[in-house]
Amino acid sequence: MRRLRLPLVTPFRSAAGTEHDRDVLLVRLLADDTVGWGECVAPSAPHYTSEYVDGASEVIRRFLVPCLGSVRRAAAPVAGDVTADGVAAALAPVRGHRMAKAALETAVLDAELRLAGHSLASHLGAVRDRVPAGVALGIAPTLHDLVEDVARCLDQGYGRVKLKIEPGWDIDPVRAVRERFGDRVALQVDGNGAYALADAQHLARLDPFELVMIEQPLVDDDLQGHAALATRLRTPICLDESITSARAAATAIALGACTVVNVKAGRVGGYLEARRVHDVCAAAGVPVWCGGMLETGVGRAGNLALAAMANFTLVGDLSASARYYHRDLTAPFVLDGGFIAVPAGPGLGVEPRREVLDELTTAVQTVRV
Ligand code: NPG
Repeated sequence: MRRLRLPLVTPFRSAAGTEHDRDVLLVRLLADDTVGWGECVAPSAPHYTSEYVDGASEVIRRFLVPCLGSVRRAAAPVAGDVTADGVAAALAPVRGHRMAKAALETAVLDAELRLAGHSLASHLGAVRDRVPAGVALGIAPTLHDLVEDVARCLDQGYGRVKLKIEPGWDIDPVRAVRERFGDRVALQVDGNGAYALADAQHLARLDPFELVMIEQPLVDDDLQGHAALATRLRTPICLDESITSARAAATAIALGACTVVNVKAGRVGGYLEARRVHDVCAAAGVPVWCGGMLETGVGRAGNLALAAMANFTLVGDLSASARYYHRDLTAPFVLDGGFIAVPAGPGLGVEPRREVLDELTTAVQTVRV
């Protein structure tokens, strides 16, 4: 387990707090001679969901790695004697902590796929080799700053922009962007649970701006509230924090709480559960898109593979590495005509650069299964 501190190009502010640096936890699994990597997306503080990076680190070391011993005994040997398919069941005695579990499962999956010579994209059933890039813009100091940032993003080739909103920063920024750029930009907003059902009338003022969606306006456990809000807005509702599993996605859809789903592997416990979320949504005719958590190249590689699946028909929070990091842990992902290439190499298809790792590492811990 390796902790690293990566300075962000600019601080990222949302209703869930401000990140100045990314405090990253990487898991490096060594199984015989095979290596696998996983990035834990838990932020530094528990403001987005209850998970945070120190807690994730503790739960991996103290509770999750010891659970992996049971896969070791039970599973058929593929990578060493641990297979990614068995990881979620082995970790099930620990409740929650999905971001921590996802990091561990991804490291096992990466090792297994590297050994087999298969890419994560092909393993998940990807249907494309590049995905359109989208950008998420944090709450800006002024409307002028925001509009300038949108202009730069459009110049760089991003075709879809998501604005972070909160009470006091919602209608005006959306209006400012629409007035300046018209329908040249596919626009959506993300409330990170900062609103109440009593704000329905206010949020309905977003309807005339033809947003692609409003994401997570209410708190994560208020599915009924989202369903009620959906009857009062024309703007489609997307859920993020509420969707903790494929079952949660099925429930939210059945209740009419959302018509779009944001899929984040970390939030649902790993890429294998993320694929199940994709499948549940596809079966219900609900389009999905890939969310982002300010990942380094390690996590970004996995997200690109996920977003290459068929029902990821909406543009995700998948930006070039340079949007967030001057220097990424892996070779940077770049925009090419508004698209980012899906890694094709074995496993995640990326290799963290030793000299960058060494320079940015703040702590290393070794745990044995
Ligand atoms: O492009 O990686 C990205 C950022 C996308 O807005 C984004 N992420 O609420 O979805 C979110 C938000 C986030 C970032 C949440 C960091 C938690 C931590």
